[in-house]
Amino acid sequence: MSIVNTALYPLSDKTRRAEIVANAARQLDKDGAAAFPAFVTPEALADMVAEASARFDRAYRRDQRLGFNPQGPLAKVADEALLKRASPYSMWILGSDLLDDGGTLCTLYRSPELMTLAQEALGIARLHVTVDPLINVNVTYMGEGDQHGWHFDDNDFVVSLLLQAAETGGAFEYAPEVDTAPVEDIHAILDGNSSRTRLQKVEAGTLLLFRGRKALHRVTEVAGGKHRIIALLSYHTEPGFVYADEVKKNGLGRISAIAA
Ligand SMILES: O=C(O)CCC(=O)C(=O)O
Ligand SMILES: [Fe+2]
Repeated sequence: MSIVNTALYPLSDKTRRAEIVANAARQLDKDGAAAFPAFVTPEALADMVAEASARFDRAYRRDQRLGFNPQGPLAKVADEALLKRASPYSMWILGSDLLDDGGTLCTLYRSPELMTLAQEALGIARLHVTVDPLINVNVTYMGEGDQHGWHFDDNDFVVSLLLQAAETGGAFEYAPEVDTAPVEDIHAILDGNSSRTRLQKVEAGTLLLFRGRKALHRVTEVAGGKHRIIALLSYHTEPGFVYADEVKKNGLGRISAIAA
């Protein structure tokens, strides 16, 4: 059974594949993001939701107020007033050690089909899976009132797959190419008062490639009874990548794997 929806994404057909890659590269160039709606089959999506939900009781609860992690030229010009600005990070996170290594989600993560697509669309010679036992595939859940505040990522890019959308809210909002923006523009974005921001349409099953180090982004507050569930897939340009203990402690509340 194929995990990727080959009717929409016939990646083994050379011509169609080149079109899909070119289209994604264009979107990334223009917006810093490329979306692949209905990237996985409904059956694969249902498997992934089941795999993640089975371990939900072991998820780490994150409830913090954090700064926006300025990058690039912005990090040099940010003044005290800007650096003081923080927003809520409230969500549940599953470490990759809790996911079934032979399951559908981890199989997709390691699949040459997906890795080659991401590689070509992002214009990277070779991507490698992260070998960190805690952070390679992670699943984030957000319930009523949860949100993921404004920030830049430390990673150049992220690959995400929305497993389940919230009833209301839980929207992905971002302002591309603002690592070079003036300080006033950043204040305006954080105030919710900027024409530089946009909403990315993402539905369950949408794969998103996103340049998070150049874009200020957030997930808006979730409402309603349904969790927003998203898988975040980490790849690196060098083999053997492991995250710093501090990153693990902050994101997962622990630095070593939980015995199954
Ligand atoms: O949940 C999302 O859509 C984005 C998450 C995110 O920005 C991050 O983990 O850095
Ligand atoms: Fe992010």
